[in-house]
Amino acid sequence: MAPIWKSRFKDSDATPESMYLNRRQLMRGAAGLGLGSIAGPALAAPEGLEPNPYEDITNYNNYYEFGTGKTDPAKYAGALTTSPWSIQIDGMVDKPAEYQIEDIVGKAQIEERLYRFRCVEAWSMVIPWNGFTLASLLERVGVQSGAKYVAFETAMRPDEMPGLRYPVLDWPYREGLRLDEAMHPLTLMATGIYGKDLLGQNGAPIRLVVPWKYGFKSIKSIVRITLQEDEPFTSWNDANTREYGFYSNVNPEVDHPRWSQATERVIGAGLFGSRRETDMFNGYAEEVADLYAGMDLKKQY
Ligand SMILES: Nc1nc2c(c(=O)[nH]1)N[C@H]1C(S)=C(S)[C@@H](COP(=O)(O)O)O[C@H]1N2
Ligand SMILES: [Mo]
Repeated sequence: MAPIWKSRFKDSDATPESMYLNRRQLMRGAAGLGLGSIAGPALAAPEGLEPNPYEDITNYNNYYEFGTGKTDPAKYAGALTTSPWSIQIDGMVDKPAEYQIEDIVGKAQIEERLYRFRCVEAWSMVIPWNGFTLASLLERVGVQSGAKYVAFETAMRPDEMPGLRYPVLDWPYREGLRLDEAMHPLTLMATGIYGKDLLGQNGAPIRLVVPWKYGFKSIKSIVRITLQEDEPFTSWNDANTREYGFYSNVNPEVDHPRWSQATERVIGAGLFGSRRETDMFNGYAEEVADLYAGMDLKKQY
């Protein structure tokens, strides 16, 4: 029997895109009736946001543990052993433990979220994720008062991850969020794309997705989550503080020291590609701008 977190869509006759688009039509038709959703309120796809084909999403990746080339993850990340998998949740929580992924995902409400995903390298894609809110997981383990940040860690498997031989980053890959960012309803723990389980290259079996921040904040293949008082160490900030800040909110007005962030290349959009203007907070300003009220986003980039 398939593990409990395996997706329900295993119809090998149909492409993930065609299944997804059919389901979207179904959902539009069944609006308000609660039909056609995976396990609860499916988030309606915002008009105009068309998902990239599965091909793009699974063949143009950043996952430096498997190499720095865009096709390295698709080539090598299949070797990652994703079962058994557990996440150590520790620090300032009521129920610290090594949680098995079946336990975490089995109790979660899996939703579908269509998000624009913006890399700091000034390209973007639109990805239909399946996952659950990080808030629901944190509520379950009980965040203690005094916790202000959440730290995340990726698996470190030298035998399976050829990229770990190169000191590009201080491994393991680590990321972090402020607690209010982590608790925001847009912040997702993703387990699938197009209704299929995540492939290795996309961060199987479970990864973070923070749609208003540059892609590198969305850490893959998570094995540890720690609640703490101090701002977490993050691998990219450590590698180059000036280029990669702790916040890394998508902001067209704050350029990367080596390139503009005002526009982005849309992956897969025709032979010559197409460009679009980058939106403040990647288009999620209405939902998240309040989190940064009073902050100088040029200084706290
Ligand atoms: N562990 C780990 N997580 C990671 C990365 C990485 O190299 N290692 N790359 C980040 C970057 S820069 C981006 S843009 C996204 C890419 O996610 P995708 O390949 O699923 O589109 O993953 C992020 N998460
Ligand atoms: Mo990225």
